[in-house]
Amino acid sequence: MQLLVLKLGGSILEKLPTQFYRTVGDLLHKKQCLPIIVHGGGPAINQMLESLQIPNEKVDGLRVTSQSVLEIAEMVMCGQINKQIVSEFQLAGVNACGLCGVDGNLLQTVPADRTGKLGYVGEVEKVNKTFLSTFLEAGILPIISPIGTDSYGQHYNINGDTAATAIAQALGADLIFVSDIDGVMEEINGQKTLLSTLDEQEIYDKIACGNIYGGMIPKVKAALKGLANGVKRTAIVNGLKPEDLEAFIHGEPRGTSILL
Ligand code: X2W
Repeated sequence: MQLLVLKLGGSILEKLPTQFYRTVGDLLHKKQCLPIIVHGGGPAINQMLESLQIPNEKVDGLRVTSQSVLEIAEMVMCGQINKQIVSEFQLAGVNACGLCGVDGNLLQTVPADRTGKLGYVGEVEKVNKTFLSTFLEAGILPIISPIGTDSYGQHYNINGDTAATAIAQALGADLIFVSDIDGVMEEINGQKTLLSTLDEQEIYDKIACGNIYGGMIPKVKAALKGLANGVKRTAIVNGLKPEDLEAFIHGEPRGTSILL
């Protein structure tokens, strides 16, 4: 059965309607596809670091991760946020189980940057597919926090989009970045217009001219990398309109599809 990785960014979590959780549950129950949730938590990590007065710095969208930042990222994402999402799914009648990349050696991780500038920021080297399959085969929805481990037991903070892409690549899954907007928008004749597709050349042109900016850059880059490495379909879809998500899964054009 086709697998579907849904990436939920930290900024959308508070806004997702109950119907979103039910829609994902329906996919699972009707066996239309097997969903897997990967989440972030950037805003909540920012808040916690600020309240504890721990220095907070980002380089190219990645959080510089000292030992104390790692502990906060792990506490916030694997503890607070992961369990909130599990709860929302349970309330929507979906049997969900919270995991992070350390559980079952799920995300085997290496440092993302050998110079040490980024500290404990990781990149996924291998995904333990067998471990993940045990949940999927049992009809359980895995909710995955992007904290990984190396073979010495050192934990790493992984960007949520990167972790979702690595998992989708390993599984040959479809990948949806669940957003709070309809997709990538562009001003055409003075009107904000949804771009229903974007290919690699268009993406790099739009990054160069500033039409694709900020947090959208790591998303579209991760999408391209995924497509080049086994991800079947990838798109940015509005999670605030669960009907869009359902339509997209049924092959109707919704959101912005990324093409190679
Ligand atoms: C991210 C992990 C959370 C994340 C961070 O510390 O913010 C790195 O930057 P969103 O909400 O999906 O952006 N990790 C290395 O990606 O959260």
